[in-house]
Amino acid sequence: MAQPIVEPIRSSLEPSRSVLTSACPLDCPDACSLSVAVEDGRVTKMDGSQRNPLTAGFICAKVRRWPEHVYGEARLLHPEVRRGRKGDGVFARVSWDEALSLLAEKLRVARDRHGGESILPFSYGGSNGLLTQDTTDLRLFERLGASRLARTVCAAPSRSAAAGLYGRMAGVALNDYVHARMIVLWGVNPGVTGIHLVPVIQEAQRRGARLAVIDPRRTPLAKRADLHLAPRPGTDLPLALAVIRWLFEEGRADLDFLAAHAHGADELRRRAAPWDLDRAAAVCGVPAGDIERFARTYADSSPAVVRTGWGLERNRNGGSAVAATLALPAVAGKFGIRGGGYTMSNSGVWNVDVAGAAAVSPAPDAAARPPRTINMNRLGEVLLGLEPPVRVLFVYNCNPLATMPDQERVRRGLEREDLFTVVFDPVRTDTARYADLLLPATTFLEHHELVKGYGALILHQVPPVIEPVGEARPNYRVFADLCDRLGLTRPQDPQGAAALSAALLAPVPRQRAELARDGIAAPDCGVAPIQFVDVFPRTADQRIDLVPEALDREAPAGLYGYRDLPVSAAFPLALISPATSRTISSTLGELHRKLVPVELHPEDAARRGLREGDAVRLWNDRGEVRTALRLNPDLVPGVALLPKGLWSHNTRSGTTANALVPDSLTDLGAGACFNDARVEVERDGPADV
Ligand SMILES: Nc1nc2c(c(=O)[nH]1)N[C@H]1C(S)=C(S)[C@@H](COP(=O)(O)OP(=O)(O)OC[C@H]3O[C@@H](n4cnc5c(=O)[nH]c(N)nc54)[C@H](O)[C@@H]3O)O[C@H]1N2
Ligand SMILES: Nc1nc2c(c(=O)[nH]1)N[C@H]1C(S)=C(S)[C@@H](COP(=O)(O)OP(=O)(O)OC[C@H]3O[C@@H](n4cnc5c(=O)[nH]c(N)nc54)[C@H](O)[C@@H]3O)O[C@H]1N2
Ligand SMILES: [Mo]
Repeated sequence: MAQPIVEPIRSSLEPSRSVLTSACPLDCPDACSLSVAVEDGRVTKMDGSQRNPLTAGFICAKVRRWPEHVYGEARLLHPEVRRGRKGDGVFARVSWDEALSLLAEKLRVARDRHGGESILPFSYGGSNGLLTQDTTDLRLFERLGASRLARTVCAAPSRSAAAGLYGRMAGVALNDYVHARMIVLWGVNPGVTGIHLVPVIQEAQRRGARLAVIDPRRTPLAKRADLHLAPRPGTDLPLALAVIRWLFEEGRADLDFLAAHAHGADELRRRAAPWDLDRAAAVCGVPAGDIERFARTYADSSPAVVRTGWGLERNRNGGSAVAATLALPAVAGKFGIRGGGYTMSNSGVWNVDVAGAAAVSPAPDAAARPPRTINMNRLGEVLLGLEPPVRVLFVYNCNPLATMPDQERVRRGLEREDLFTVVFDPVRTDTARYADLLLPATTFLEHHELVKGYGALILHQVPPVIEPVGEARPNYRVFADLCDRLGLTRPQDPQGAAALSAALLAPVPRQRAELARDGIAAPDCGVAPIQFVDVFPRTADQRIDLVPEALDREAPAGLYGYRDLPVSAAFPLALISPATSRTISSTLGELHRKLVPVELHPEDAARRGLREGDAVRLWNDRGEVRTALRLNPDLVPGVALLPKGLWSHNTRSGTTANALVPDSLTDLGAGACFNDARVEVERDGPADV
């Protein structure tokens, strides 16, 4: 193993242990700095450190259990080939050399006989740093001419909206929320999904800040809020437009700011005009008086900050809904002061050179036809119906059977006998059971990584703290080996973690020097920029574009055009699948084997004659899930909840929420419409939980 770049710090409590520095790359805004205790080459304990000020020395309970993930029963220790039927999970051990020869041969034959597009790389990489996604993997697949993947399962609508309006300007730093007089949590649940914001919010509240939460559930933070608006899932767009309309109508819009810094204010005002409080109230299910109180409090408070999450994007109106919430601070004139403005995702602030590290051409050759692009949200349909067909599916940094929409069609696609599926993962996931070839990957404790925050404005350089477990190998090595075996390596290609890091960081020498010196670096805008003081929209003229033409063309009903929600007499309940504190997406799900109940409001349960603990079946015309029932008075009536990230072992049917989720796409960014699932629930045998 390479020597850790950061000197081990001796813990004062247990001098026999090495306490090493790391950082968490999992798909969370916080990008925590970690202290990892290592004894005799094994990780024994992980906790937060002080390096990232947002981490403040503590981490979430799930990552404290990471050592169980690293050394657990589900860990893949060596390559394996399928011996049973697809889905049975019966495999036999092979050597890396055999595995890579077989795989290289499959890739070569697919390309030579059917063209590179018959190969589909399938990765999302939300829980990967910069070294294990889009480096040597991108090199391999681009040089094979493989189908390209549109990574749209998360944040695509939000990113489209943020890019269109603000050119992905850096957001308000999470630590700066302490300065706000009003904090709006819109479709975001930081008590679960980014816990380090919670103490900052509580401190702001102690100093007198108002808290508003917009969420169809009464989350723990909603219970401590001054205002909780509980819209029906998918109705944030009319809600935000009603607030915008109110601001204009009541003379609370900041016309001077809009004139100086924005385009499209009049057009936005026109598009919001139909949404008076009563009409919005009827669609959203939020009392008109509450919408008005929210609008007035927001107008009156400064600094006021809006934290937009991802709960509002996961429906057919999601892109326009995010755009409308991002327009609020512009209309109300909330920028230009510490603690005022908005935070979406900060992933756009790192100007690293991905194409350079991958050694692929950044701009496609205009003369050559680029390979086709496949939307990951349509995986089931793609595997079952796309022509010419996908013949090799290469899954890594992703667990699609658990996480993509339309699970039953994904499953049937994975069952295709003429499909060769390779799954490269640290653990035996649900998807892995359908693999023809399994390859064991290292976790972030076992390889080099560059971890970037998408909430915290911080970049970490993290060396491995232990040797790879079993025969696991890092992504950057395996994909480089495949390039070699296929004759695709070129002499100038950056190889290995150090060269890949250097290539990635070539455009940002300051960050490169900071990382070499301190192991952490801040972006050019600093760790706590003030919007419209330190950072400005990264649009062509540094102005906000409230109605960008490209978005207006893309959205089927035009930007800010509301499309009625799916209604079905047969399936009247809206199913939402928010994150839990047990897993991050499906990662760590192998450690949680209990039955996970579906949650209903007591009124919805009573109407169906159902009681707490009953065995129930929830279904629609795509699939079914059989599990237990839990009553949850904190849900709005008409909503069912089955969390995100479940594995097949968490329900009686082996299916999860995604078996009920359509593969329809959002208005902007072609994202997933998880919360457009509509379901019915009935009793399924005797009560037994
Ligand atoms: N512990 C943990 N942390 C995570 C994750 C995880 O799985 N577990 N996932 C990570 C990832 S990949 C992401 S993208 C982020 C997501 O971070 P968040 O956006 O905070 O998480 P979600 O649970 O998807 O949704 C947030 C809230 O939106 C609400 N919601 C659902 N539908 C609607 C709606 O139509 N309108 C509004 N206003 N609210 C709605 C849900 O009830 C939920 O409380 O979290 C990251 N952090
Ligand atoms: N119903 C429903 N479904 C959802 C959501 C929802 O709200 N509702 N949310 C969606 C969201 S927000 C997201 S972001 C997606 C995420 O969906 P996925 O991208 O599938 O994320 P994970 O489930 O975390 O799977 C990541 C996999 O990569 C593996 N991995 C980690 N590091 C490495 C590495 O270095 N090398 C290799 N080869 N493998 C590695 C992990 O072990 C894990 O199995 O899920 C989506 N699914
Ligand atoms: Mo996500």
